[in-house]
Amino acid sequence: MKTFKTPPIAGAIMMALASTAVSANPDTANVDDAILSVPGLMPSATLEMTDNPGLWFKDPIDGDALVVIKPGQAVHIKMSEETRSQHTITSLLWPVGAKDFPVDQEKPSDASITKGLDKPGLYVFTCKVHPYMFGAVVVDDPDTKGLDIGSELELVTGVKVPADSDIAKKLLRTFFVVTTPSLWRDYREAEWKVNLPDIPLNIKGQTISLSALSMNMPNKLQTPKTPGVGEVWVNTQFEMIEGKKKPGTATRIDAANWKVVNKVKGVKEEMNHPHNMWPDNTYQHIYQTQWFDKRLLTFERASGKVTNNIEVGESPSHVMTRPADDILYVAINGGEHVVKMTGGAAPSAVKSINVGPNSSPHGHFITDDGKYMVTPNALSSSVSVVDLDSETNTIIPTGGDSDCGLGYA
Ligand SMILES: [Cu+2]
Repeated sequence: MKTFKTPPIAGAIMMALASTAVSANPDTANVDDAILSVPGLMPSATLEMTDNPGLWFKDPIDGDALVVIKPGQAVHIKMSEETRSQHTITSLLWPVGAKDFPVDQEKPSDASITKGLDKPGLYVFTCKVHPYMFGAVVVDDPDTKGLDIGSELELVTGVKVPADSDIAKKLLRTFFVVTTPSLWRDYREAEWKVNLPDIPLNIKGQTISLSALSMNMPNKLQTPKTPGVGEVWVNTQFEMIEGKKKPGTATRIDAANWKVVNKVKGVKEEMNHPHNMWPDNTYQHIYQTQWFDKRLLTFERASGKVTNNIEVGESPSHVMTRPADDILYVAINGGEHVVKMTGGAAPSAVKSINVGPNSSPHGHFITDDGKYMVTPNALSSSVSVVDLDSETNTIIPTGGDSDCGLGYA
């Protein structure tokens, strides 16, 4: 896995700052697959969406999640061969007053965008379905000292914050930590050290070094004093395994001593961001959703042997059984429905239950009497209550920000 390390980041940014003419690649200016794009606009930088932890938006030139352009230049944000799921390209924060902002794609798709950016400052993008995906563009005015972050930043929540505020600085540090796996917290170490490179930033006219946002924190991880009962299965969603291109494993923990017992690695099946698991009534099989993919994986709990790996729909997020009959329900987070399936070693689809337009159901739950299923709908600020006998549903608006509302039942 390519991760960005301190020197390359600094090098790439300084190179971009020093460059007077960033070459445009005509291949990346294909307007056929572009929405929100101006025909003929030639991008000066590209961010490709991938399945690589931390580098979900990746500059194909240096592998970083941040690109630097000049005012008036354009960025191309595109899907790539390196992702198996559909995404949205959506603004998370941008300089207050930026023209034609925020950018948002209503539904997940394979569509790319080419966007011209005039106002100097920091622009962060995310995906509404997988909201930990971050990529950034800095529009840097070459006549000012340091990399332009801006004076005031607008967040997708509607809040505006001064770029020199604590919250803005925390967001900046969070961006660098999230997009740099080598900076992620590792509890095997005594201390969590976030050492950021010495890159001059221009924040509200003041020059400060990115390294000023470095921090240290002790790692205190304590084993629970009380033993648990049975097993805990964890979706180790970003774990990279030798011989496997996509991230993710399933990890079994013995609750009696809180120790890892084993891992189901899904090497041949290419588990990809496994997100949620559920067992059948007899605990023989475990079903697992592959969130950055289209598949539901089934494996034997005792042996870890994979018995099935079937396509169910775009970005399946959660899976749960109906207690009485062990029927499976899989939320299709990249779509508008829940797939009903037979259980066992080799689940197969019975039907698709629509839960509402542009709903993007995420973490559903089924009542213990098996009568109802509730789906929190990530993109439509609502929950759907499905009567599982009649398979009819009632949509209840919940309010909140429909752009980024993620619900977990
Ligand atoms: Cu996504």
